[in-house]
Amino acid sequence: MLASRRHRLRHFLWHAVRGAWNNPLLTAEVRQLIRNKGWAPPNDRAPFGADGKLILDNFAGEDFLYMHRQMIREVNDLLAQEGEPSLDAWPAMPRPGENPDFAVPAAWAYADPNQSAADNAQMTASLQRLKSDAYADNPIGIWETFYTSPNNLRRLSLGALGNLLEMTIHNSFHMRWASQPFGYMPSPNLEDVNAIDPQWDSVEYDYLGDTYSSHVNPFFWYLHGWADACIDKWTAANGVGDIQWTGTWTGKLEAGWSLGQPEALTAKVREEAMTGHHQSDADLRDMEEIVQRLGSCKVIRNFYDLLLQP
Ligand SMILES: [Cu+2]
Repeated sequence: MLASRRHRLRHFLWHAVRGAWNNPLLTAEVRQLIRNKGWAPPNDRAPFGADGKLILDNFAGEDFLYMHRQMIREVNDLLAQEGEPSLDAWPAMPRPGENPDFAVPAAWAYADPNQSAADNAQMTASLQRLKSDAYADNPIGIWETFYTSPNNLRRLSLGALGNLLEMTIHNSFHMRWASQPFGYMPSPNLEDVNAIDPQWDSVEYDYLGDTYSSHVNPFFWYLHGWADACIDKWTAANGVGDIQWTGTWTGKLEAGWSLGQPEALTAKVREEAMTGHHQSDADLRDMEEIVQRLGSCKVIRNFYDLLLQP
């Protein structure tokens, strides 16, 4: 279900649209096309401003927490239907040597044919640093202490917490626990990418460094379980009962998907997976077109792009 093209596009686009929304490179025409297709974030709510700075008071960070909470709920609903136990979460970030099941996968040398040699070298160096034992203490341990302190949680709105979590510990996590993928899906920012090749829909493509595949990887759910528990730590620290969510954007979803009733979609997704071909329905075509148009503006930023930032 998670490896289906539909679910991959949905997760990829949710991150890509909001990440690009205030980017000056995104043209008015493409913005309007995304609006027309129902994929614009409500109230233009995005984590970054046009200057690239984080916006901590617009509830975009709530969207991040809310959407991933929905994803967890959907998977747990499906697991319950199958008589399987619910997803597990990490109660704390795994420490080096602590649990072999959660060992950090080995670093590798980047040899992405879509990147220059210099960029591959820089990505390799960044990856080694992110995967080092020292990185577990600084910054991960420092971040973890900061985000789980009730005193700090009392000084942050839920949206500020979500935005900061996403852009610090969460993003680093994705590359730290990534394994070398069997290949590198070309970024849609590259001019010659018109559609995502179906080879990247293979269940083996579970690269944590790409929003198209990260949610297919089991580590994704351990981490997002940890992040989800931060919501509960925040409500406890602030004495909040029921959260009055403002940021509840989950992208453009089929009826039922966001209402705790995933049966209809999972049936569709299962059928696709079993027949091995993709139905040409309008939602899929819309998502593919938006990916391509965002790429033409070169505004898609993925986890692996972080490796190019010093
Ligand atoms: Cu995500």
